[in-house]
Amino acid sequence: MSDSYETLKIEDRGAARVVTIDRPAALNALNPQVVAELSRVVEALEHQIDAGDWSVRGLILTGAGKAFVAGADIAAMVDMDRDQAMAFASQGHAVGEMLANLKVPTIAAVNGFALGGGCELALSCDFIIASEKAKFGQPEVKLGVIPGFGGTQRLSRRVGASRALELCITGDMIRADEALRIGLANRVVAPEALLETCLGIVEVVAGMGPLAVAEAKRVIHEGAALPLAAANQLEVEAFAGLFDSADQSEGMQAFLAKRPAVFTGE
Ligand code: CO8
Repeated sequence: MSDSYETLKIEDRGAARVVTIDRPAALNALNPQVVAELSRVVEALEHQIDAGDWSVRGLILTGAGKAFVAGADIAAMVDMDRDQAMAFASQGHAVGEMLANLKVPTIAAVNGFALGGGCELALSCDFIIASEKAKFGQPEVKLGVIPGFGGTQRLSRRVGASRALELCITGDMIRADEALRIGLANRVVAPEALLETCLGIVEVVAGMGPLAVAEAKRVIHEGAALPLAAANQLEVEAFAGLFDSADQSEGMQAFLAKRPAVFTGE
């Protein structure tokens, strides 16, 4: 599968699909090709799941070398005009939407610099697991621009408007421990434990009902944009809808019979 990607390495490990952005000489900066390939890899997984193949239960995104992603590629952006910038930012946002809509959890394994578009890519994932060496920031103001791949919105929704504003207008980089403290990262682990921790999370997810996991993700994301009463109604409908699934019956019967459940995603 990796053969068809020039900037990504793809590997299935257990129930995880591990996608490594692989342009270490440019600190994995996002140019239009990387963004297009990310879009293809997420779309391929989406199609696989829609065809009823639940063999992949989580997507892990990481970076080769010392960076996760050091931002959008400044060399690719320097001569862009307004229309090109609009197209590039829209292409980036489309990947963010696809990651949010994917029916399996997405995990950013942040191994190093996650700056600008790199921080935003991590924010598009459901969880951020950071190495102790990770550094996060939205340094776009230093370049005379602002985040264009969801940073102003996803960052403020994750850490609050005031903290997001501080990061976006000072351009300061923060370390992993600070990212954990403000709720940007879910966990901080030793560099050598980063991938194993993420694989472990996917293995835990792989023991759960796939439809239930997908619905929990969907309802939490969709509900975040709704007033509380409408969001609660979304939960009620999703909860009830799962009672049409074989997995609900299997999960509950297995519990009562004191045996492990065997979920099929049906
Ligand atoms: N774009 C292009 N090349 C980069 C980038 C980048 N964002 N970051 C690093 N590189 C390149 C460097 O130019 C250098 O190349 P070369 O070896 O050819 O000179 C190589 O990677 C290694 O980098 P450094 O020598 O600078 O490495 P250091 O360890 O000294 O410094 C830093 C690491 C601090 C990460 C530094 O490289 C840096 O500040 N990079 C830029 C960070 C930045 O400003 N990121 C934000 C970019 S703007 C953005 O992301 C906007 C997103 C909105 C649109 C997204 C649509 C998808």
